Amino acid sequence: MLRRQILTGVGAAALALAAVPALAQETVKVGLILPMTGPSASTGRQIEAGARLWMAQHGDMVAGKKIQLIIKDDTGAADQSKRLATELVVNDKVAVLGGFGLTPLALSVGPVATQAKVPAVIMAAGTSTIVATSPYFVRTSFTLPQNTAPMAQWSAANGIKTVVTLVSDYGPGLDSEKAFKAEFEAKGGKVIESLRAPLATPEFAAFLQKAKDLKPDALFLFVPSGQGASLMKQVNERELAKAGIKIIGTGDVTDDDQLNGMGDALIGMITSHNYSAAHDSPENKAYVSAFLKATNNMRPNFMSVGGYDGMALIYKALDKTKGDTDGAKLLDAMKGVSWTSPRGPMSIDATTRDITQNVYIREVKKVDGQLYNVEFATIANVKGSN
Ligand code: VNL
Repeated sequence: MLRRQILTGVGAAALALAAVPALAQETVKVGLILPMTGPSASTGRQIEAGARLWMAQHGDMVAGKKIQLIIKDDTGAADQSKRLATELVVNDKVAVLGGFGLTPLALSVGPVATQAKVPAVIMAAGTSTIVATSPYFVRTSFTLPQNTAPMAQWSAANGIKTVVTLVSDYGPGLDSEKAFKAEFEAKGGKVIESLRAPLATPEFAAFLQKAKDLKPDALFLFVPSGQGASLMKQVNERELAKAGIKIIGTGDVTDDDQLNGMGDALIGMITSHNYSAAHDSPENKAYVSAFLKATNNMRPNFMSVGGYDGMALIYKALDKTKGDTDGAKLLDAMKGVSWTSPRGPMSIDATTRDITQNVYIREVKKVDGQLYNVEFATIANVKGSN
């Protein structure tokens, strides 16, 4: 009798247990805040496509939990980013925040992440100091000092003695200007003028005329993703190259998202950057072809890998915590992780939570009738910040 009761009891408990996963299959929500409309919409599109491709390739289950991706459009306005972050944390109870298309948008979310103890993965913004503003920030994009210093080294080593810099007048532009000058002058070059164009008015004529009049060996350019085509059109109209001025910059200017439409005048332009769609590796070949297929032929740019690798980092962290979504544990699990991305080897520095990755020197070339940034030199394992 007693034995039968026990057996019945065990049977009931087993049934109850078996019912649990079906009833409470836990969902882990990941909330990406991106500029899906407005002047930086291409950044939102690229990051969303990268994140969705990662999930399409790796499934939506990690450590027994179902991953749900939520995308919110901040239109590129910092007050919207902050409001959406608060809503995602309070109402949706997201385990991880991510995205952040521009520096001011990332900065506005930092205090929300800190207060809620929710990891926030920076997939786009590139000002070096952002990660240090919240202990919950990690970065899978790039920093401007990281991407710029190799360009200054290459310039100094390749006969360029004087440079004018022209950058967008906000965080990443100022970072880029500073890094170029420090590195170039340490190697014996001279920055003879540092020009800054307002971020919101992509009207460069007056600055380009000034640069032309100064007759430097080279003009170094940085504008954020989405503004390269308009800048390069104006550069070409002013005929700086014909005046003997070499045009150089970061890869934000020769962005894969727009490069092919910029025209053959760009052939030969040298830039430095962390990603090119032409990066020659098996991982990248597979990435580019899957991305083109998934997006009706949108060429992936450097923003897309920020989203793809951002999801990779979140999956790896959840794997390590065995599905535990405690913010501090997830963040801890992200520190020191390394893997091979379509961009090449990358890791999250355990101390700074910033990205360490290769930076490549590239030349715009025509390959199979299309313009690409073809890499020809690698500076390995460059730290995002110190
Ligand atoms: C930023 C830096 C944005 C580099 C970018 O494109 C970029 C930023 C929107 O930190 O705001 O290419």
